[in-house]
Amino acid sequence: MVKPNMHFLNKLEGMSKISYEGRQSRNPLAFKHYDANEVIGGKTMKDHLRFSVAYWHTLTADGTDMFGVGTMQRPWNSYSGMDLAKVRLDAAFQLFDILDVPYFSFHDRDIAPEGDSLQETNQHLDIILKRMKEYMEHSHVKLLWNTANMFTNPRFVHGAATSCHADVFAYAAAQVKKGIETAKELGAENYVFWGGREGYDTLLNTDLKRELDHMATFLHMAVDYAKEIGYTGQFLIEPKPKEPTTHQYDTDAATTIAFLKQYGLDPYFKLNIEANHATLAGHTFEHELRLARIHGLLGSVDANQGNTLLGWDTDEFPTDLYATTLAMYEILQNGGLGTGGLNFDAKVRRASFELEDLLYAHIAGMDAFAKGLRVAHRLIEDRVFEDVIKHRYRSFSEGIGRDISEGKATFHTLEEYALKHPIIRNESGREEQLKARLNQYILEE
Ligand code: XUL
Ligand code: CO
Repeated sequence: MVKPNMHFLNKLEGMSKISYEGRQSRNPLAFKHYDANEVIGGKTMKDHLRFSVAYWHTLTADGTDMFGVGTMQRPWNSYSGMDLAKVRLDAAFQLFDILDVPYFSFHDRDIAPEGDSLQETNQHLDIILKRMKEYMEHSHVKLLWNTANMFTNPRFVHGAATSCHADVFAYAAAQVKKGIETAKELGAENYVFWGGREGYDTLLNTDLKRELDHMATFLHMAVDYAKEIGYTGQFLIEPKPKEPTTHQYDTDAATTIAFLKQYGLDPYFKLNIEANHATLAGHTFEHELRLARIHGLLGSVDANQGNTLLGWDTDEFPTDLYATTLAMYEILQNGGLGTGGLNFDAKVRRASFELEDLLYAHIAGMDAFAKGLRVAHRLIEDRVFEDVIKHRYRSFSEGIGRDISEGKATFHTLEEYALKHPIIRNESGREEQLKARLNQYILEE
């Protein structure tokens, strides 16, 4: 077993796991709502929420933005190359332990640096994966999902599976092949495809049909390879409308579902819905979750939030209780996330550069979702919205409405009915009353 280099996080050394102290607690390093072992609706909070730490934001990112260099004060800042990768790994598992999260997630390039060749890059990965596997066995922290970074290296300037250059398609295939092998080796519960640079900036140089066909071919190859090597985790695809390309192909849940169905991929994929991607697409988080859910394709969640004043992917830690409540409402109605989880694809602000901020941020996110879970559970138990919705559509349970629902009506029978019933009485949708109800539950629960 690799010995954890505890001194690298010596600022936090000796710190025990963050524990639940209840809503009256003023301790910033305690949970106020997330009580891992509390049972809600027959399941512990830990099993409902399945929290995951995202390696790239929490361990790898240094706070660089368009206008300035990194700001993050990290104990591993003085290291580089493979030494840095090893130290980060030690720190990662120490952090997972303090936060007591059951899962983590990573891109291949988060955990180990690229080498001068694909062979060397894979050797770097193998060294880290071996240590990671030992840590996982020792700590019982599991891999929610891994994925391939096919957007940072300049070779992906025109995309990966949708690049205009066949050599790039081949390289991307080799990278995902290794990714699926990694998922199998580490027992990843899911494998994620986020379209990185799969999209276009201008149609003037783009063969749209060919690029979509290539993307589907690529995903079918991935499905075939997983079957070949016996990887049985869930494949997930993560919608996002724009950034980095002007138009990302997996724009939103509806577009992604249509793509999967068009190319016969829907039996093999579910969706990984990200809150900030939903809002970038002009949808609410709950809309995207609902749409995936009603198609039986809700797989996992990238838990974060955007900034309504900014038009890009700010990936803030989720603290908006309306959003977490309505998200948990969809997740509970879905019967949970199955092999998925709530992955904090979220970063501390560039000005929150101290190590402790990583803890405060995760505590804030975990508490916000725990509160959302409590409220959503109560809303469902009391059938607050379900009864309203049932009542609202009651005209389809009898008479002409039932004929419509059961597919027995035709334009002829409906015309006959409409002629006989000239007076139509609509009822209020009661939106404001329902919002007040939601407020009441959030405040009381
Ligand atoms: C990018 C994004 C990615 C994916 C994984 O916006 O969300 O980090 O979650 O590649
Ligand atoms: Co994401």
